[in-house]
Amino acid sequence: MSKCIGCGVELQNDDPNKDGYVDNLDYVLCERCFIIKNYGQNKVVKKSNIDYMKIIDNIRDNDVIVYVSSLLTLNLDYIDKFKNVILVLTKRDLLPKSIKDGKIINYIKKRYSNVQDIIVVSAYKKLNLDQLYNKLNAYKDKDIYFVGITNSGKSTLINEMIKSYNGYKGDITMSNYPSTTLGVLDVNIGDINVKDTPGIVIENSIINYLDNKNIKKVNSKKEIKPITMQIEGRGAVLIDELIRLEYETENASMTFYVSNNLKVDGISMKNPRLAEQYIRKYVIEDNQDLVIEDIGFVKFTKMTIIKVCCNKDIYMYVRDKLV
Ligand SMILES: Nc1nc2c(ncn2[C@@H]2O[C@H](COP(=O)(O)OP(=O)(O)OP(=O)(O)O)[C@@H](O)[C@H]2O)c(=O)[nH]1
Ligand SMILES: [Mg+2]
Repeated sequence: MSKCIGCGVELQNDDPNKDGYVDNLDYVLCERCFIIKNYGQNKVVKKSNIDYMKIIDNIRDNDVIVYVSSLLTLNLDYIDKFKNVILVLTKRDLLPKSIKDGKIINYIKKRYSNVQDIIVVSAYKKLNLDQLYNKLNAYKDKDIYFVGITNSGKSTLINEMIKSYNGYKGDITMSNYPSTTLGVLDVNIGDINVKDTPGIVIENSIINYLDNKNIKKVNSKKEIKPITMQIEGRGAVLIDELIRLEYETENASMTFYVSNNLKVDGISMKNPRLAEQYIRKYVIEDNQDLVIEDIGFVKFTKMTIIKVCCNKDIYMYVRDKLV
């Protein structure tokens, strides 16, 4: 059975509604990759996270793990599945330059003992790709797996490295949508061999509920301009009609690190937008962030009680402050 050169799925021409469909088995790109590449549209995939987790579970202890995480939300929920990882923090271009990489590196080193190395990169800016390539060169004779949450930027990073060091002649598919890569793609980059894998899906991330227009908005292509709000009385903030944050403490101070395409607006508590939706309540300390998966994070500099409302029960959590 041959595989799609874009997403690694096994090609089939039995069922147009299943992944990997092609009209003609001589084609090398599945119909879905063809649509993404040529029309920028997505065809929703039918596989479940269970299939992706099986791939991850098959990785052996002596394989090399490159765990790719986007700096936008820095989701490391699954990193403990691996004994030893090279952690690649990508999309560095999104965070303001004033934030020091060293601070982020120390933050992670303190918290994750299975992280053997940390490399901060940006595929967009070709930042530190040499450092990553040189690091991986030491493992030429091993299987090197690129793993991580869907949309973290694995395929884009591999593609950029192929451009810089030559290699794979296929045409890896990258997109704004979750679950772009569907199978394991064996790819050579210069002298090394890596495996691109399907990203782990966070089932209740907001990205799974957004339409194409909003998916484009949340996937920022530009450096984020943080928005700070110093608030005296009680009130609410709307993140682009997607999320409502109500603060129940007088004198809140919060800084939003989200795509510049998302409007962040203060509104009166009386404004009912999104108020009666799924609600979560948090007490956030003065040194903590609220992370909203695939959207970004909010930094708090005073203890604040907040209610977060959205029209779905979306994935978010509180962490020690990153910056
Ligand atoms: N700003 C920024 N965006 C990036 C960067 N790398 C990737 N992206 C964007 O992130 C989104 C996801 O990229 P992919 O490379 O398809 O992500 P993936 O991890 O392979 O996703 P799956 O195949 O679903 O697991 C796309 O919209 C990319 O354009 C980067 O360095 N900077
Ligand atoms: Mg991919």
